[in-house]
Amino acid sequence: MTQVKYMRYGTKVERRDAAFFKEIQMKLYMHQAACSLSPHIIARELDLEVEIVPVERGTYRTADDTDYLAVNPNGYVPALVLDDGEVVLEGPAIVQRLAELRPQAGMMPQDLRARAQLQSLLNFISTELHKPMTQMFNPAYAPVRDVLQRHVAGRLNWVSTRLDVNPYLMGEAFSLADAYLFVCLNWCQWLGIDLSEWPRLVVFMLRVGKRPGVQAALAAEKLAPHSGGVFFAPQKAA
Ligand SMILES: N[C@@H](CCC(=O)N[C@@H](CS)C(=O)NCC(=O)O)C(=O)O
Repeated sequence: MTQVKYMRYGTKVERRDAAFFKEIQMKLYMHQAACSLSPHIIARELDLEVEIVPVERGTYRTADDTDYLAVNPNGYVPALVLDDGEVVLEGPAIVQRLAELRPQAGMMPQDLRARAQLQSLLNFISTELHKPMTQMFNPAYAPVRDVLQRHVAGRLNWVSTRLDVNPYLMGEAFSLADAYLFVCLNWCQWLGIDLSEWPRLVVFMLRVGKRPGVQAALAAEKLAPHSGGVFFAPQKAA
């Protein structure tokens, strides 16, 4: 008899062949250096045991031999599958879910004002930086590339002011938003955005890149520092 299990997407439950789960533990589906690096960093910062599962672009096959479209029908990364089959999609939601798995680490603020600030920053990074930057990678957007670049530059002006006084976006402590910003800023190296126009963002990259949890995630994704440690790129094959 075929064994089946069920995956939970919020309140919706979907039936899946048990083979899908194999020996399930928490899994984070990712592409190297993509936005999935943000939850990867958070998992490492929180010392959570998460299996990092690469997804092949185009075929949607995963390194653990599942059809990624069965996990996220939209096909993009990241996706988090918890030990009990709960699926969490969308980077900003995933990092918050991870933070709540280790409440004692304090990365999900209990104070409602701080929580709103954090969610505001995550939303800002998602819509004002992440989205236009991924469009800049896409040749289909070449006709509006300059518009996108000007948009991103304007948003970098603003986010840089958040670091006028404090080392991190939320103040003294590293937050979920810092990991996300770090990942998006790392793409500047491939998008022709000269980050040196924002000296505070350069300092921010250096600061975040030195954190042990961040370094662990970068090493696991085989991303090596260059440009004095400001950026991280796939290691070249020897
Ligand atoms: N709204 C999604 C967007 C995720 C996204 O843009 N993922 C990119 C990598 S940064 C991706 O997987 N692109 C490949 C594709 O769309 O097939 C989120 O925030 O999680």
